[in-house]
Parts: sequence; C-alpha cells; structure tokens
Amino acid sequence: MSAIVSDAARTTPPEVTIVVPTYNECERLDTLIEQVFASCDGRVSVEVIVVDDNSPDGTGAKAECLAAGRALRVIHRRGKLGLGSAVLEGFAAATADVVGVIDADLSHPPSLIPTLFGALRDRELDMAVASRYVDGGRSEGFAWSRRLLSRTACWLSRIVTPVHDAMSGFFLIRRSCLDGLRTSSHGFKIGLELLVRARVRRAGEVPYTFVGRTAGESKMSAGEAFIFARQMASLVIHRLRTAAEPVQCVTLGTAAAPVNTAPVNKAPALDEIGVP
Ligand SMILES: Nc1nc2c(ncn2[C@@H]2O[C@H](COP(=O)(O)OP(=O)(O)OP(=O)(O)O)[C@@H](O)[C@H]2O)c(=O)[nH]1
Ligand SMILES: [Mg+2]
Repeated sequence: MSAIVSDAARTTPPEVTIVVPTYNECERLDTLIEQVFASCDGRVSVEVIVVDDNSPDGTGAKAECLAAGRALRVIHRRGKLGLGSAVLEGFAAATADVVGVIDADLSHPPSLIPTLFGALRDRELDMAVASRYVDGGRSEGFAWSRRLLSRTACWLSRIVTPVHDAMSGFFLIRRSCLDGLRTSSHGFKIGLELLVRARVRRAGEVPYTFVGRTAGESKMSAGEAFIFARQMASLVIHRLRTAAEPVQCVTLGTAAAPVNTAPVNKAPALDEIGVP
C-alpha cells in the first residue's frame, strides 16, 4: 500500500470507522467532518479516515488540519486512483469492526450514521444501506438526467441483488464480511460490488433524502457508465459461477428521513424508522 498514514495512535477501538473518499472537496470537507463527529457524539464512537488522491485543491492538507485533536486519520495517495479503491484502502486501515463510507460533498446526511449503526447492530445486519429508493427515501437537487441514470442502474442491479438502492455510496458493513474479498473494481459503485462479492447475507435499507452536490465538481463522467456496464457483466458472471446464498434484504421504516440541512444532532431515533 502506497499510503502515508498520520496520527494513528488509538487505544480502544471505535465502534465504527467512517471512510471519506475525497478528490477536490476542499469547500465542504470541514462541514462534513464537523457534522460526522457532532452526529455521532454520545451515540456511537467513531473514527474517520479521509482517503485523498492528491487533490489539486489542497483537500489533503485541509484534512490534516481537521485531524488535530480528533479521531481522524488521512491517507494520502499519489494521484486519482478511483473511488472504489479509495474506499477499500480506507477499510483496510480501519480499526473498528464496522466500517462505512460517506461522500464528502454533503449529499449524504451524517446524522444518519448512528441510525445505520443501530440498524446494523440491533437487526443483526451485515450491511446497512442508506436508500433513496425505499418508502421515505428521496432525492433533491438532482438533475433529471442523473435521476434517470441512477434509477436505470438500480433497476439493472436487481439482476444481482434485491437491494433497491445498490448504487448508494452511503452504507455501513461489518468488516468481517470483507474477509477474503476478491475484487478488481476501480469503478464508482463499490456498494454494489460488496453486496455481491462480500460475505453479505443480510442487508437492510434505511430511507434518507439525497441532496445533489451544491459545491465543487462532480467526478462522475461518461466513462463511469462504461465502467458500470463492465462491472455489471462481471457481477452477473460471478453470480452464475458461485453458489452463494442470495442476499436477504429488509427495508427499515417509512418515517420521514433526515436531510443534511437538519440540525446535526437531530438524527431520527431508531424506533422512528422502525428499528425496535
Ligand atoms: N479518493 C478519491 N475520491 C474520489 C474519487 N472520485 C470521487 N471521489 C470522492 O467520492 C465521493 C463521490 O464522488 P462524487 O463526485 O460526489 O460522485 P457522485 O456523488 O456520483 O456525483 P456528484 O455528487 O454529482 O458529484 C466524493 O467524496 C468524491 O470526492 C477518486 O478517484 N479518489
Ligand atoms: Mg456526490
């Protein structure tokens, strides 16, 4: 691994490690990091690992500043090596038994992290996915063309997984499910990859409101559609070749899901979303 890891000293492992992959996310990173720690405070112990691909806008240096006095580490990679590999590299450096990922652009509400963690723990899930496409979930500020692409990709992904929002980039997974994982994915859809190739037997979807990026530039390109098509073909072949049990999927709750404009400590209680 070519990473340089700073500030690794911890004694008690946290309950969850949140990986934040970044490429040119200088504008929103401080808000995101504040919200992650504020949302988890007193509810779930968290460490954050920022995996930055030598962002030209100085995101890596900014992340180092934000690490001072916090359970936050930064992995600096030599260049833009891709979202999927950034997430896996962050997972490999994690110290918690539960690992997760959240985008740096505030499209995902950090206030949902304790809810996802509670669902994973209390419902004995292997993976808890924040979902736009179950009751109570929605998207805001997302161009219709992107919505169509996302919906189509999710529809296609039902060939290999029962999860409704397999394109979600916001999820938690037990680290033990990653044992022996073999993947060559360098594409965007690492959640889908894990749903099919990792040892996930029971997944749960928790509704939330996705908010389209309001700062910085998208890293999504036309090339990603091609990479997705290749990824899907490979996953279908994998499914046909392996006799793995299909993933069971449960949908948790239908109550109004949080948006990231909500006050950071006002995450819904587990019983509000149907987690006993
Ligand atoms: N380390 C790393 N992070 C990346 C890379 N590509 C994207 N990211 C990060 O991954 C997250 C998701 O990327 P986005 O550009 O938001 O992709 P998206 O959510 O599909 O599309 P938009 O929100 O419209 O931009 C963001 O935090 C990005 O900064 C990469 O090659 N390396
Ligand atoms: Mg985004």
